[in-house]
Amino acid sequence: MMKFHKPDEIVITAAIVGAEITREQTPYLPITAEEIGQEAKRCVDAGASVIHLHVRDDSGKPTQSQFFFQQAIDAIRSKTDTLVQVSTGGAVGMSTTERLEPLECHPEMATLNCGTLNFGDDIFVNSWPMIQEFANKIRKAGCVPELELYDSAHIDTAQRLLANKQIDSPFHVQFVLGVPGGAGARETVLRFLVSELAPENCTWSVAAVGRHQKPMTELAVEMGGFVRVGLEDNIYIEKGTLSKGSAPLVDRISKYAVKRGRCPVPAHRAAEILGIKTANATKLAV
Ligand code: KMH
Ligand code: ZN
Repeated sequence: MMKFHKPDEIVITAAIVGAEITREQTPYLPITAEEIGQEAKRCVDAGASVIHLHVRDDSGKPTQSQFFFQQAIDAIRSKTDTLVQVSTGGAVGMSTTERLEPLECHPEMATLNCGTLNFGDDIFVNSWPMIQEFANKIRKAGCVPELELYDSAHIDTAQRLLANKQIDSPFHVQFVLGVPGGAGARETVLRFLVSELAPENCTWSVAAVGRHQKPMTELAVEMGGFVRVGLEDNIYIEKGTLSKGSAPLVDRISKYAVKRGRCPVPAHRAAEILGIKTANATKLAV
């Protein structure tokens, strides 16, 4: 799989729901399929080309149910052109079987979490056998994996997957920084992680938690990486001011990127860059 992007191109991912944020924390969290579809459209209009997707059941609880994912994906597709990246991380404590259910919807992408870590007060379990099972099933479903790396050890795990031919080369990673229990959201850390990433033509993106989202994604723009923003990682637009959904966060980083000479790409171009060849991605190019 040949991947190449020009230095002035940037892929923006919007993480619009997440599994941890509640309506009590922010009234701007989309929950129903209709709300998720509308929010996805707002984010795409603001510059996003990938929607990182979690869904909720009717009571607002995180679920990995194929039914709820399909409803949300249908709503997104009816409103906008985007790549859909389903979460296989789900919420802490979910079983492997449950976490893998969204693959049944055959999205363009799926996350592949590359290690166990403390996740706040919890433990987010991703054992080596689990990681291999997820990699194999993501490939079987025809999805491109986004490797979620929370620490430098996870780069070595990605290399093991590559050596075992369980993922293709070059692969795409999301450095998730600032999770309590994972790598810190600091410039020195990001520069080290990027320096360790191989092969060189792997694509990388940065997500960072809470107040770290803005500075770390801006740093990623400067360093030539891609970015992920949205309510899953951060609910504030400024200290003490809730963001009115994920779209304002996308809009802000999108404008920042343009000012720095990086142009947010549309979904069909993101599909080329990320090596996505699903029927829907092909349709986007028409
Ligand atoms: N909710 C976190 C425990 C993913 O989407 O794959 C895991 C997560 C990662 O959000
Ligand atoms: Zn997620």
